[in-house]
This record gives sequence, structure tokens and C-alpha cells, in this order.
Amino acid sequence: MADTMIETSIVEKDNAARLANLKNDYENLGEKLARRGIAISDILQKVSAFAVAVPSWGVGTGGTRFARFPGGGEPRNIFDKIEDCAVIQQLTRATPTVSLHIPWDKADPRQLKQAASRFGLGFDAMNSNTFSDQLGQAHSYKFGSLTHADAAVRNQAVEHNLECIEIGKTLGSKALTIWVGDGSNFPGQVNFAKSFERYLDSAKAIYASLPADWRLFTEHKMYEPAFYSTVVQDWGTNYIIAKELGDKASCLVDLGHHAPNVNIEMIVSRLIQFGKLGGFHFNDSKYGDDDLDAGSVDPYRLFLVFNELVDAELNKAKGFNPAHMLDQSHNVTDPIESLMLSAIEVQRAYAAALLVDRKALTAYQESNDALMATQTLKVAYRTDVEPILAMARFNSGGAIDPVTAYRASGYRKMISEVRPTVAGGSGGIV
Ligand SMILES: [Mn+2]
Repeated sequence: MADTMIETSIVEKDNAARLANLKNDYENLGEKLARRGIAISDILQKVSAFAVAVPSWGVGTGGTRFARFPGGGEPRNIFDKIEDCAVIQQLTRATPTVSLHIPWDKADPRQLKQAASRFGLGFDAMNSNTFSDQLGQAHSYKFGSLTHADAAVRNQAVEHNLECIEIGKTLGSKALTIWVGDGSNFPGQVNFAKSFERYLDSAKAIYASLPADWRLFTEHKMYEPAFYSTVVQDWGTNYIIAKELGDKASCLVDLGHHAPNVNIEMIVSRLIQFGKLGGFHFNDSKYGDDDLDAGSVDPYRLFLVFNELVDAELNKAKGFNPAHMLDQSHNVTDPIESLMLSAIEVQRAYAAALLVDRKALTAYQESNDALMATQTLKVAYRTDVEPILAMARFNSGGAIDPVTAYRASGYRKMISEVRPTVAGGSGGIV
């Protein structure tokens, strides 16, 4: 039995007070779904098997380029971060893996593995960082990394990615995610074609060192930190990269990395169709790469993304095996609470998408019944699937109401006493 950061008796006590109502709600929903020809147990089983990784950098308080307001009990190092991730998994049972960021989380890999195993946690994709300079680094990334005009800088950036793979091998990770901030702030500053050519050459060097059972995810982002042009700016460029590199390479879609109003669910569909959807960084946004909590601004869009994913799952789309990860910055909330609710929002979108009557939808599409087609999606979206999510958590030892159980545990107060407030720290908004 894995260790827990929160006393199990606290969770059991909170659950006991909620169980009778949950059973009623679950039964009522089961009856409603049965009338639609859906077995609630099938949905419960799929939701229980669904997992989303927590980014190590998400458990610290984020910030903006204006300021950062640290909260109490912030993690001082990766080992504190793993403890916070363990709390999220203990209460939600939806986040069994942690995604590390090198060098922020650099430590003896065997110690890292031990620290995570203690709580039954595993490791998701490794994330490299060539968008900021580290102390004592030979060459600066001020003017780029994998695309830099100077081969020595590019080599250093490639070497760093290879180091991430090496660390990941010990940890049992099976993927590397590359995101670079390379680009330009002025027209004429860089040659678009030459810098993309250099990107491809560098990425090929990394890809060549990828173990056979690993995957390489490349992440596009429209702008920021570069504000005039970005080398890997959109899904089209990302697709070209994945195509150029080979079968182990695919595209990572961060929901916040597109222009406002872009039809992200359609991008997801395209990448699935051509076997290049690697996975997601879930978050939400209103204006840009806001890194707000998943499902907090536009939960319908999250549902529409999952509508595409469920469609691919049911159709057994070739090579379909997307990685799910949260990538958010928590500036005004307790990061643990935000991450728990965000993981649940992602699960909720999945559960609701499983309820879409796909046979009816296809028939409406083929008879050009636009109104009923869209209503078919709405019927699924409007179904309150909370009893399924709560039952999945309860059955696997989690909390029926994670935030209430977390607050009742006094965890934040407890760690605030042992972890002094640190100044600065990495905001980690990627
Ligand atoms: Mn991201």
C-alpha cells in the first residue's frame, strides 16, 4: 500500500457523510442513461481508467511578467513537488503520473524514482528547457536555441535534450516534449526558412537518440516569448516537423497556444486523421496563453475536443494514443485545489463525450439536419456526469469531494509550517 500525505481517516470521514447521497444520484443518473441505451457502468469503467499527468511546475504558485505572489507552503524542490502531486492523486485518483521539467527538477534520478514510488506515482513525459539560461551555461539562448545561428548554441541545446532522455530512461518515462521559444521580435531579424531548417536539423539529432519505445512530442505556440515571429508557431509547422522526423514524432496541442477563436477541435481532428496527434497540454484561456484552469472559461470547447477524441477511440483510429497532461499557471488559487478540479474537468469532458449518441449524430449529419446534429452534442454535454466522476474516485479510494476533504485535512497549513516561503521561483508558464 502506497504512503499518503493526507491521513486516510480524514478522507473516509468526509466520504462517509456523502456516500448515501452519491449512491442515490448515481442510481438516478443510471436510470436516465439506461433510457438512452447507455449502461452507466460502462462509462464508469472508462472514466476510472482515464488519467491525466500533473506538471511538476504546476504545484508552485505561478506569476505573470509583472509579479508573482507566492502562497504558503510552496514546494522548495522537486521532492516537495512530488508530495503535492501525491495529494492530488490521493484525492482525485485521476493523476497517477508527474511530468518533470529539466533543469528545474534536476536531482538524482534514483532518488526521484524512489520518492515517487513511495506514493505509487510514475513519470510522464520529460520536458526540456532551452528557453532560459541556467547558471554557468556556456552559451546563451537569448537569440534562440535549437534554431540559433551559431552551431555551438544549437549543439548545447541538442545535448540538453539528450540529457533529458537519459534522466527519463532511469525514471521510466517514455516521452520527451520539446517546446522552444525561438523566434524574433523584429521583421528582418531572422530568415524564416533558415531558422526552420536549423530547427529540423537539431530535432533530427535529438530524434536519432530517442529509445525505440519512446515518443517525441513537439509543441507549437503562436507567440511569446517571441512577439514578431515564432519558429514553431502553429499546428501546420508542427505537423511538418512530426512528418519529417518519423513515426515516433507527433504533435502536442496546448489549448492556450492558438489565436483566439481558432477551431482547436478541428485541428485535433486533422492530427488524428493523419496519425500525428501526440497529446495535450490542457488549460483554458480567454485572450492568449493565459494558462487558466482547464474548463474554467470554455468548458464546451473542452467537451468538443473530447468529442473528437472519443470518436477516434471508438473508430480505433490508427496510431491513436494521446498523452494527457495539464499545463497551467495558478496565480490566485491554491495550486493543489486548481489541479484537482482541472483534472476532474478533463475527466468530465471525457465522460460527457462518451454519452454522445454517435449513431444518431451520423444520421443527422448525413441527412443535413444541422439542428438535430448539434442538439445531439448538447444533450450529452448538458448531462450532469458528476455522480460518475465521484463514484470513480470513491471506488478507487479517492475523495467524493476532493476540495472539501483537502481543506478538512489542513494540508496547506501543515506544509506552510515546514516549508518557509521562497522568493522568486520558477513561474514555468509554457
Ligand atoms: Mn504547454
